[in-house]
Amino acid sequence: MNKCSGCGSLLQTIDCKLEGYTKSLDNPLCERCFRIKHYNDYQVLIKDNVDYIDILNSINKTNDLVILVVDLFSIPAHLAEIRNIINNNPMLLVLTKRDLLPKSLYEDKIINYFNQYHLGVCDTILISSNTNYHLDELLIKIKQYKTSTKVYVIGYTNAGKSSMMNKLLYNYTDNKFSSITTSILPSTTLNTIEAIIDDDLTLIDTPGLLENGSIANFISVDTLKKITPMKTIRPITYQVKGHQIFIIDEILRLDCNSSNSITFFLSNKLVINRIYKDKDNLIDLTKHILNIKGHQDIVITGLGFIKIIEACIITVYTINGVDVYLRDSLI
Ligand SMILES: Nc1nc2c(ncn2[C@@H]2O[C@H](COP(=O)(O)OP(=O)(O)OP(=O)(O)O)[C@@H](O)[C@H]2O)c(=O)[nH]1
Ligand SMILES: [Mg+2]
Repeated sequence: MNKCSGCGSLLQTIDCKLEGYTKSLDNPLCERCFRIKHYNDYQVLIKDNVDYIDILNSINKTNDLVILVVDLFSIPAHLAEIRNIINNNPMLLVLTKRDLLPKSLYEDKIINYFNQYHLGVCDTILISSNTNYHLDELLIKIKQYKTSTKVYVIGYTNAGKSSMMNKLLYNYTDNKFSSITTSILPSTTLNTIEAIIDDDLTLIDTPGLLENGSIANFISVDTLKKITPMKTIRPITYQVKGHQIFIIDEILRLDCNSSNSITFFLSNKLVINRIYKDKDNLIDLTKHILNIKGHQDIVITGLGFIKIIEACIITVYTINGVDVYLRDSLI
């Protein structure tokens, strides 16, 4: 059976509500990929990780190199879990979307930050598929560490795996026309997709694992467009004195009670409102009381992070089901 060249699903003409639907099996793309590519029209698919674990298990039976792609702006809360499934293969860690974070950051500090996940990687590289940052270096590393002609590209959904594959294909092959479908929605790639770079190297894209605690699972496509940064984030710092409240759209509220310096790393399309008098805005969202040691980030999974300098207690309200966690400051 033919596969859709955009998402890897098996093409079918029977049920337009199921993945892989196309009017004619001669089409290279399923209807969903066609609409994403030509009309920017996204159709949300409800998927489950069980659909993807088999693919990862079969990769684990090989000795092939895997590239673990991680979105630097939105590091998954449970990143190490993927290493429990892929525990056999040599792994190259690729930290992507470098263009979203300020130019001035120390890349060595970021690379060291990932030591805490004990991923046992052979190497780490920061890249940006959007700006071609470090892609030449990435290809050199892939060729250096690969153990056969096959290299698998794995990670969580929306990490930027397919975008990276497209850029490698575009930059380093004569294939300028076919491209894997990419989108801001979770679960864009639905099955494995092979991309031949040369006789000695075939990259294999895979569907990303879902992050159950990501805010992307709980909001409309329009809100997702708003919270997804498209260019370098301009961090916004507030000097807080006494009781102050920050309200960010209908999705986030932060209550601070002591002097502090607070820096928001969020999409600049979001408006941050600071208020000084207690109001009952957004208190029906889920409440998280955070005991901060100082020099930590509050991570709102899928939305961004907030750097806090001084030790304090901050109360965060956000959508029910979204993972909120603390980490040592990334930047
Ligand atoms: N700013 C920026 N955005 C990127 C970069 N790479 C990917 N993106 C964006 O991230 C979103 C997800 O990219 P995809 O390539 O579809 O992610 P994926 O990992 O293949 O996702 P699944 O197929 O769902 O597993 C898209 O909106 C891309 O445009 C990058 O280097 N910089
Ligand atoms: Mg993909």
